Amino acid sequence: MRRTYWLLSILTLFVMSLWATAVSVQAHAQLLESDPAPGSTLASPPTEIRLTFNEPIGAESRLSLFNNAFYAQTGVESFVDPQNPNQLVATLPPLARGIYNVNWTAVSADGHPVSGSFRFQIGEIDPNLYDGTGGNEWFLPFLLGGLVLFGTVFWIGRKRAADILRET
Ligand SMILES: [Cu+2]
Repeated sequence: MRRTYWLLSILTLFVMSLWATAVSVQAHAQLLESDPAPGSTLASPPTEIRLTFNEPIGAESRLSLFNNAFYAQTGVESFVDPQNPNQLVATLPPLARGIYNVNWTAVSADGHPVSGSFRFQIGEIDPNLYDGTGGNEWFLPFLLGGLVLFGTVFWIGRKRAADILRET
């Protein structure tokens, strides 16, 4: 019987480590830093926008810029920095004074996109400018995937435990 308990403990640890690995694989890219900073007011127009994530992001990652009337700014080219795959860069045309909205979508290592938006301003201070940071995660697929994985791992664990009990 002591041997059975020992085997079950090992099995539990194994299942828990599998679960931990699965969870870490599903972690999504997070925005760590941006230049210009969200909600900032710049004295002169920036020549680029640079977003830094916590992990390398996919080549399909994009950034777009809208003015305060929600017109897309033309001449903005976004790409993942070949020197630093954690960074999404956009080169900018000469920008006029005003408020700009940055919308970004970054593709995580597991292929899932995360997105977010923020504003910055060029020129005089607008009291309505807010720090619109934050991203929307795709929670539902994550939750469903997690449940299916947990169910499978639990089922395999039980099946193996039953086999071990039968053998001893
Ligand atoms: Cu994901």
